Amino acid sequence: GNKLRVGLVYGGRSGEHQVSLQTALAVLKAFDYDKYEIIPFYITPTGQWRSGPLLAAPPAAVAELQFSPKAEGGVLENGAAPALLPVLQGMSEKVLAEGNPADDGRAIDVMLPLLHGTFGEDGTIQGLFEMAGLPYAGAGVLASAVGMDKVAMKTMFAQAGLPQVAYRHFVRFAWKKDREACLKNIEELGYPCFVKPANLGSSVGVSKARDRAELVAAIEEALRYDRKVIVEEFCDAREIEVSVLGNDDPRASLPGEICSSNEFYDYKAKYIDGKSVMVIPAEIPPETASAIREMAVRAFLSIDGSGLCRADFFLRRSDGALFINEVNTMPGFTPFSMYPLMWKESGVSYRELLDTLIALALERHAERQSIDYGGDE
Ligand code: G1L
Repeated sequence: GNKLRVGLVYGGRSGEHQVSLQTALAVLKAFDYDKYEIIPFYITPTGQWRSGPLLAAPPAAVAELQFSPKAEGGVLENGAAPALLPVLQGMSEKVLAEGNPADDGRAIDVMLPLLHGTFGEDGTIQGLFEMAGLPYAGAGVLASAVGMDKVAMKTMFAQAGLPQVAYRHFVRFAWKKDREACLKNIEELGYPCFVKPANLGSSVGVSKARDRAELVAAIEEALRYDRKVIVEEFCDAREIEVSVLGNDDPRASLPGEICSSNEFYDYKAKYIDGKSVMVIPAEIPPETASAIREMAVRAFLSIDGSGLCRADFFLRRSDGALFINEVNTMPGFTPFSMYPLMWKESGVSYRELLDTLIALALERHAERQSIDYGGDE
């Protein structure tokens, strides 16, 4: 047909497997099926790929997205493990075996990776799509990898002149070799301080340290999750976030605030997510909002972003100073997550967001196609 064929990849080997499934379902419910048809790829918790039938209408529940190897065949055999490159490049296994290109195996036009963590957010799946020559939504290889590593990200922010709280970082080897030197260096930050694994897969391994004993315990804990650890100065601040959307000339949404549950009573526009409350737009002075939006765009450009990111800031309570905390190239993405909600309050619906991300993926791919890589073709 003439519909755009979207490959949706979800599940995956990470703690966010369920989140990814729920996100995939929400995305599948929001698509305009007059414009798109979807080929689902489910990655099981053990890392097996299973392809599903071509979807021309949304499924009713996540159970319908977790293909078992026994199910009936679609464009690809349901539940089958696809030979990745051929499938991504538009040749079904059947077609390959018979050496006979059929319409069945029509290429995927664009991939939408809904994956979090070590195998999906760190540039690896983006690299797979690059190798297959396929357009894909969201950040590229470099921005995904940089966005996954707090130390690399902070280096980029510093280079771009973005203000940040003071921090120190070290690897397991340095800690084992000279713990005293590490501690001395970190304690220049003062107490309390925050200890985090450098990889941003999730919030595991993050703790606050109020003294040396807690610091040592926090470091040992963080080193369970990564070989690289970052320690940040404490900052008594409000947490403000902004959604960024675009490629070379990205736009920033209205800012939103994440409040802990004990400080939200007097707010009007709020969404509740577990223990925290999202206040959108954030109740901050207009000058602060503009400064944050401008910094969010600079942060996106500093990591060579594309498609989208959510930029997170600290607004210091004592003096109103702003610091960038981090950017997330794969932010929460259900219709009730901060990223889509900030766009909604800025006049961009969830469906429009999907349309834009897909258009941006195609635009970026077309630009890359036009670059001379020095090959023979
Ligand atoms: F591809 C997009 F659109 F850029 C994209 C990809 C992934 C947007 C948001 C996400 N987020 C996630 O995949 C998730 C980590 C929230 C799901 Cl587990």
